[in-house]
Amino acid sequence: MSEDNIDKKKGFWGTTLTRLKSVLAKTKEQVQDPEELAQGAETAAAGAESQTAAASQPEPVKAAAATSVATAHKPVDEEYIEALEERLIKADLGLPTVEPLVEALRQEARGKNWTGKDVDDFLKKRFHDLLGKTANALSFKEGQVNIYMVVGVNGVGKTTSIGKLAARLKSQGKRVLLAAGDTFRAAAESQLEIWSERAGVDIVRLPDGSDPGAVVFQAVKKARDEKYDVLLIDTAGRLHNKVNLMDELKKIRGVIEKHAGDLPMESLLVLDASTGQNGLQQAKVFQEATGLTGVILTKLDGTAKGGVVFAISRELNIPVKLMGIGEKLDDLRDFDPNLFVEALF
Ligand SMILES: Nc1nc2c(ncn2[C@@H]2O[C@H](COP(=O)(O)OP(=O)(O)OP(=O)(O)O)[C@@H](O)[C@H]2O)c(=O)[nH]1
Ligand SMILES: [Mg+2]
Repeated sequence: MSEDNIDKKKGFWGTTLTRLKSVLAKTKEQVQDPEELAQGAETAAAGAESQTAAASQPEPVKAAAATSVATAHKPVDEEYIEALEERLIKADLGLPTVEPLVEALRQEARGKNWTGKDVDDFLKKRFHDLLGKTANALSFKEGQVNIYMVVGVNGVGKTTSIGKLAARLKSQGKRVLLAAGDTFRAAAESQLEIWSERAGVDIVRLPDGSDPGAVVFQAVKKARDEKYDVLLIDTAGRLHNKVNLMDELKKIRGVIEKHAGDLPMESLLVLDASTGQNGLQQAKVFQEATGLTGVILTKLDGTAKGGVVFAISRELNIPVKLMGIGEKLDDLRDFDPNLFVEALF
């Protein structure tokens, strides 16, 4: 790797970490100030460009660092542990994750004169154990059509993540095909088409309201015949009701099994980082309908930290594979447990 590349790489991770850290600082302030929290929700709704701008302001990072320096050498007492517990719950880690963790901390710290720094080290190790126990890399087999089916409730970022992933795979020299499996809304299809143009990849789509199974069937055939490396399947996030949606996803899954059962396949759940503990419920429902091999955690550039992934990892053993940190084509990163845990502090 040339020096230039190394520098670029450093800058790349540095920027990601700074952005994630500033997200943490922002969240902390908003948790303390309900009015600001409400404003934060409006900002989130107003779009990611403003979020990104807010997230890249350096001030919150400094504020967060000052707090941790001030508390790093204080002895760890019950008050400290309770404040920490509250912080972890507010980061959406969920009680079933937080309680045993805090209990283990009490045991471990007992009679040892621990400071905040020791607690941070302890937590980082535990968090890493929780998130890093399953493979975090997206699987890919050379010389075959790799199918990635992307599912999730509406608005979480499925189509956007597919666009970003398509661009990334293409830049690695792979031949990428998209399947417009969300035929429920015409708008959804044209959105995927826009992403296919942006990423410079091909797309299979049928007229609005077509059977998504038919789209997937055609896409699988084309991908095989024309030797694509990757087939990315977009799906609907909302139908008339939840049962319909799950039935449709099961059907798509059935088509893949029947016509592409021999091909490597991942079923990826897209989760909005701000979903909170409800994300675990979503994961369970989609797990049952389509089987899941990984999670794409989006909108980490917003106000949330995505602590729900600990619950998903612990209860369902599904790893987070990718994270979305903005709306743009290159705002997708491999999930790095270390980086994610760093950003929690
Ligand atoms: N800030 C931010 N916004 C994102 C991210 N990923 C997606 N979005 C935005 O979230 C909104 C919804 O994204 P879509 O990709 O349309 O979501 P979807 O899951 O396909 O939605 P449906 O097709 O309605 O089910 C869009 O405004 C995206 O720009 C992200 O990582 N960060
Ligand atoms: Mg969509």
